[in-house]
Amino acid sequence: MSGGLYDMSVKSFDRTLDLTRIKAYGDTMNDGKVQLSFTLPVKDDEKGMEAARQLARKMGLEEPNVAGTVKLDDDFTFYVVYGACIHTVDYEHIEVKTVESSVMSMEEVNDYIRSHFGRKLVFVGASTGTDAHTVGIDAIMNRKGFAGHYGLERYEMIEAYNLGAQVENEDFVRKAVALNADVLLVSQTVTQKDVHIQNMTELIELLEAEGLRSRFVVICGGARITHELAKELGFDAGFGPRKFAEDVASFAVEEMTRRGLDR
Ligand code: B12
Repeated sequence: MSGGLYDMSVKSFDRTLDLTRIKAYGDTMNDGKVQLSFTLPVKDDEKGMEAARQLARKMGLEEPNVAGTVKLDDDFTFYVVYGACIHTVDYEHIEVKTVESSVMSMEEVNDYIRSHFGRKLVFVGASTGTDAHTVGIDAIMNRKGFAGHYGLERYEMIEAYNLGAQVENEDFVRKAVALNADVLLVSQTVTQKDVHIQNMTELIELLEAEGLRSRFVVICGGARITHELAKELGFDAGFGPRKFAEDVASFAVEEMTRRGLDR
C-alpha cells in the first residue's frame, strides 16, 4: 500500500544545492523553514495570532504557524512564528570587507613589538559616550581575557589601560594624550537610534580638530560593528563578535608599521 500520510517511500525531497539561490534549511534542502519572534502591541487572543500570521506573510513566510505566544502585559504579546521563507540569497557573489591582517599569537605580538619598536606600546580602551556595556572591552583588555584568549593586559610588551564605560570622548582623548597612547580602542554596543554612529563620528572629528588623528591607530569594536562601517567613519579597523585580543593587537602593530609609526 502506498500514498498514505506516513508513507515516505514515494516522497522525493529536493536535494538541489544552488549556491546562487540559497534558502534557509529546516530539515530538507530548500524548504526555507525559519523561526522568528517579535512582539505586537495587542492582546494575547485569536485576533492577535492572526495579526502575527499576516505580518509573517508580509515578511515572505509561506504557511506561517504561530508556534507560541506569551502575554507580556494586557496590551503586549510576544509571538514565535514558524514558516517557509520564500526569499533566496546569492551566496556566490557575496563580498564582505574584513580586516586584512595576519593574526599572531600573544608571544609573536610581543616579539614583533620588541623587534620593531624596542619599547612597550600603550593601548587605551573604553566604552565611550553613553554606552554602559563593559563586557566587550573587558574581553579584549582584561588579563584573563575571553573564551580562552588572553586579554591585552597579559601581553608583556603592551601597557593596557581600560578606562571602563560611559567615558566621554573629550575625557578619552585627554587621557590618551596624557598616557602617550599608541592605540585607541573604542567599544560600542548600543546602536539604537544610531547613537554609536554619532558618538564614533564625534570622536574622529575631535581627533582631527586637535590634529591628533594621525598620531594614533584608532580601532572600534562591538556586536554590531563591521569593518566596513568603521572605515566609513574614519577608524582604522572595526572588529565584531568572535574577535579577540590577538586579532586586535596583530592588526594594531602591523598598522603602526604600515603608517611608519615605528620610529
Ligand atoms: C550584559 C548586557 C547589559 C548589562 C551590561 C553590563 C556590563 N557591565 O557590561 C546591563 C544590564 C547594564 C545592560 C544595560 C543596557 N542594555 Co544591554 N545587554 C547586555 C547583553 C545581555 C550582553 C552584552 C554582552 O556583554 N555581550 C558579551 C560581549 C563579550 O560581547 P560583545 O560586546 O559583542 O564583544 C565582543 C565583540 O563585539 C568584540 N568587541 C566588543 N567591544 C570591542 C572593542 C574593541 C576595540 C574591539 C577590537 C572589539 C570589541 O570583542 C568581544 C569579544 O569577541 C546584551 C544582549 C546580548 N545577548 O548580546 C544586551 C544589549 C546589548 N543591551 C541592550 C540595551 C538596549 C541596553 C540598555 C539601553 C537597556 C535600557 N533600556 O536601559 C542598557 C544600556 C544603557 C547604556 N547607557 O548603555 C541591547 C542593545 C540593542 C541595540 N542594538 O542597541 C541588547 C542587544 C539587548 C537587546 N536585545 O535589546 N545591558
